[in-house]
Order: sequence, then C-alpha cells, then structure tokens
Amino acid sequence: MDELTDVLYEVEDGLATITINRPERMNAFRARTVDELNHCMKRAWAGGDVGVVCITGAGDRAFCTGGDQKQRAETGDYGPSESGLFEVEYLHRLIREIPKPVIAAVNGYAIGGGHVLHVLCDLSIASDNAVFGQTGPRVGSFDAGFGSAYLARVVGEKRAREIWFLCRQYSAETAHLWGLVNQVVPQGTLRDEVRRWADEMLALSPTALRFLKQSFNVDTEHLAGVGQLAFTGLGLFVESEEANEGIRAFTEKRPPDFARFRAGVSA
Ligand code: S0N
Repeated sequence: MDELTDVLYEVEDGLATITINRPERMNAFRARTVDELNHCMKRAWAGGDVGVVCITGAGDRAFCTGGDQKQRAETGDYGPSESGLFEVEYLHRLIREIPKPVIAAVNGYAIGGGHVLHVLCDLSIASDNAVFGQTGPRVGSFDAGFGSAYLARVVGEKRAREIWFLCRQYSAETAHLWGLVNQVVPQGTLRDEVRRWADEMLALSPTALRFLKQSFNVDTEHLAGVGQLAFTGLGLFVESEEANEGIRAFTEKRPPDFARFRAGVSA
C-alpha cells in the first residue's frame, strides 16, 4: 500500500495507534478504509516495536459509524478495494488474531459496523460523550456473526437482542453498566487513559499476553464459521429491495417503511 488516505498510523513507545480519519463521514468506512485498517493491523502485528494496538476515530464526534452509507447509496457497494473484495470480515479476524492486546478508544459514536469493531477489541475505553448502538435492521444490513453472537457473550443474550432488535442508542454510562466497555473517562482525557492502560500491559510478558489472548479466543472461535455464513447471507440480502429501502430511507433522511416485506416469509 503506497499511501494512507483514510487511516492514520503512528507508533509511540510500544503503542500503535490506528485512527480512522474520515470525520466528514463520521469515520464511516468504505472498502479502501478497510484495506488500510487491515494493512495497519498487519504492520502492528509484525512490528517488534509494538506491544499494544489502539483503534480510534479522528475528531471528537465519532469512533466509527460503520459502513459508509452515502457511498453505498451512490455506487451500491463500498467502493473500490485493492483485491476487489470488501474485506471487513478479514478485519474482524485480524482484530481477534493479532497476538497483542487491542484497545478501542471510543471517542464518540460507535454505531453499526463501527460498534462491532469496538466489541471485537480486547478492551474498550470510552469518553463520556460516546454513544453505542446497532442500526442494521433500520438501514438494511446485519452482522449475524461475531457482531451479534460475540456481543451476546459480552453483555448477555437479553441485552444483545435488545441492542439489535430495537436499534437504540446507549450512553457511555449504560455501556459501562452493561460491561460493554471497561472504563469511561471525561472527554479530552481518553488518549492519556489509553496510554496508561497500554503502559501497564507493555510492562508485562508479551508471550504470556499472547497465550492469554489466544486462550480467550478459543471459546468463541467457532463463531468465525458462523460469520462466514452470515456474510454470505448479508451479501445476498444487501441486493434485495428490502435492504434498499433501508439505505434509501437513510439518505433521504426519513423513517424506512418495511411493512410490505413482512408477508410471505417462510417458517
Ligand atoms: C451516527 C448517527 C447516529 C449520528 O446522528 P446525528 O448526530 O444526528 O448526525 P447525522 O446528521 O446523522 O450525521 C452527520 C453526517 O454524517 C453522515 N454520516 C453519519 N453516519 C454515516 C455513515 N455510516 N455513512 C455515511 N455518512 C454518514 C450523515 O449522513 C451526515 O451527513 P450530512 O451532514 O451530509 O447529512 C447517524 O448519522 C447514523 O445513524 N448514521 C448511520 C449509521 C449506520 O447505519 N451505519 C451503517 C450500519 N451498517 C454497517 O455498518 C454494516 C456494513 C457492513 O459491515 C457490511 C459488511 C459486509 C457486507 C455488506 C455490509 C453492508 O451493510 O452492506
């Protein structure tokens, strides 16, 4: 990858910070953004100077608001990528598989596919203005893999179903109460707090941390297969008139009308 346009990458004293840098789109990702995130994750994986990775968003409004819905409305996809694939499922794999702790520094909206990214990180630290939620059933998408099943491991079945079935938004305080984030700090101190957590981990044995991360992952590894099935299903669903109603409604700034899609669903 010659140059980064959508993502910033910096390493300082053992901590690699990967910043989604599309504040004009609330740090929503397009295919190129995902390519760059994957590239940076691999750089951090390979870097002997990196012991901890932080993912965050540029500006003070959004961590990441998921797939770029304007791009999707314009071209019907998430735009060009290096391979021709939209590699967001691979990004999920990298966050789980990189053998170093990954911290989500949630500095604003963590919505849709952006919410899934923070859920998959090993630790989440949020500023007190952060807002959490899923929107898929409103905008014509879903994550029936890690984004729902692993979320249920984190917050429990009832709360995970509430998050996906109602598409509400939740405050940082509620996220903390539900165990969705490890800590909430005042806006403006997030970076310092992440530094503190990173320094504590950087003082520990990297090999022990690697084994521990892989050990935590084993219990939910079967969800990778579920995720593959889910993304195949999503690929078909996003082509449908039902999904298109969701995306059209978002760009037209109106509530979606899904009533006509209720009939005729087989058991
Ligand atoms: C974040 C929200 C709640 C903020 O609301 P608020 O504060 O009222 O601000 P807005 O005026 O709504 O937003 C400010 C400007 O930012 C733009 N914007 C916001 N989010 C996005 C976005 N995701 N993409 C593009 N632009 C975005 C607004 O349009 C607005 O621009 P202007 O000023 O020009 O009007 C609120 O904005 C919100 O709900 N955003 C949408 C969140 C969302 O639905 N995200 C997508 C959810 N789905 C996914 O992430 C799944 C994608 C995926 O992973 C996938 C994977 C594989 C295969 C297919 C898919 C697939 O889904 O197709």
